[in-house]
Amino acid sequence: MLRGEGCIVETRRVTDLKGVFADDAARARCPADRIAYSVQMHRATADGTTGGLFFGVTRIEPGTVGDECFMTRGHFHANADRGEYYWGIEGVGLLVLMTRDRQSSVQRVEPGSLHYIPGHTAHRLINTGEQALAVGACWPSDAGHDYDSIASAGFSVRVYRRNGEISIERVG
Ligand code: PAN
Ligand code: ZN
Repeated sequence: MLRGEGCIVETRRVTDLKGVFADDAARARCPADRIAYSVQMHRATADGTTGGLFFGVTRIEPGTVGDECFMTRGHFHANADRGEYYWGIEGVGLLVLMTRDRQSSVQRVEPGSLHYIPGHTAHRLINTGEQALAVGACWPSDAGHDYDSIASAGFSVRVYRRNGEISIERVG
């Protein structure tokens, strides 16, 4: 939980995440008030300002859509060469990284784990655990977010929980 002047919270409900999960019909059946994740953040300067930093904590709830674990939408940065740090605070999950040519890699996120996301690399967090996954982030204030590339082609990895087992599946 972040406290301090200027902290804001953005909430994403499962019903907001159209097209994100493989089984969109299952997503549409989720209760309208079911929260998938929220981002508390502090933006010390105007969005798009060169030289500043933004800071946030993403909290992804436990759960699945069909069998697919709750996750963030994921994005490239609009200013594509901008990097970012993530670090695990609470809970367990996965960070999926993907280059423009769809080469993906997966890192385990747990309390204390540190993850450097280079520029030109899409990033998505996935909660594979049974409690909330909280992850800190720090990124340049001129990074911006490119969600459209992900909306059209998706990530090349999906993560499912079936009978308590986590399954990481390549989807091309
Ligand atoms: C993070 C993400 C946050 C939510 O602050 O924005 O985890 O994920 P989506 O933006 O993909 O919905 C970050 O990577 N900022 O750049
Ligand atoms: Zn980012």
